[in-house]
Amino acid sequence: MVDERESCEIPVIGIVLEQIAEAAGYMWMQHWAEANAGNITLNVTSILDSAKLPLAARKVELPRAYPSLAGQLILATVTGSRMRDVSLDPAAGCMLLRIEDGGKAFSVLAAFNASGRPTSELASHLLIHEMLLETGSKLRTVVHTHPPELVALTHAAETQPEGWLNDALWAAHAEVKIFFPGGVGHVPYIMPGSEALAEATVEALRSHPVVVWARHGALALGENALDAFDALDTLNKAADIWLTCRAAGVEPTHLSAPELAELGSYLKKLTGE
Ligand code: 2HA
Ligand code: ZN
Repeated sequence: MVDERESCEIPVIGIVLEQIAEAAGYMWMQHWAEANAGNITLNVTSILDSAKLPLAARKVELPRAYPSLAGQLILATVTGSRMRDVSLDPAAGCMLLRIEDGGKAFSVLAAFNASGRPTSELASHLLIHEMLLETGSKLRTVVHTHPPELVALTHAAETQPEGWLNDALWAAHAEVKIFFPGGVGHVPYIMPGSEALAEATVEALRSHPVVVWARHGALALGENALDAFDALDTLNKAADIWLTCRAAGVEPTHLSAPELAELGSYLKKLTGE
């Protein structure tokens, strides 16, 4: 493992690594990150000066091109890394990629862990970062993890009509309608790590800040890793409340349409937007 932390503008990237470590620790403690589950990427192009970066150690061809990502710097967790380990030593659990050749390859920069491979969900992460740039979004962070209650709710949703998952999340916990007035995206089960999963995910993220992957996990966007964690934490709390009601033999009640509408405009009222 090449570890050239000193040469990699540590003061700036250090804050980002601290946030990754904090979020990774929470995910592990919440039981969302069994073994190597979960992955985090950030587009760090605007916070790193590429002229000061260490030389690329090696270049890897990508199975498809991401033209809008050409020249961008992506910090990614290393495939196989444990979130509990990332929380203790984020530099060892992360690698820095520069997208090369018009988006057809990436260089591994000689910083942090340069000997590993990036996350197994790289297809989704790169396609999402490309969409965020193309749409002018200010969000630069993608977090994927396996929150069990949210995943359990996707099992329940299998036999229900479209829209049921969001109705259940809104009904269970008023906070969800406040922070997710348009709900979350719901992607059916698709092979983990696949291009097909990446494409379905990006479609859902065009209109939602979070997607739930049926029988697998969830993925959230954020300005930083902690924002993305908070989004998932709120949603998983709602799923937990829904399941707790059911386990206690209580049918979760529904907020009325006027109550939901009032909650949906709560943040707008607070922020004046
Ligand atoms: O990082 O969570 O979806 C391992 C996974 C794959
Ligand atoms: Zn996963």
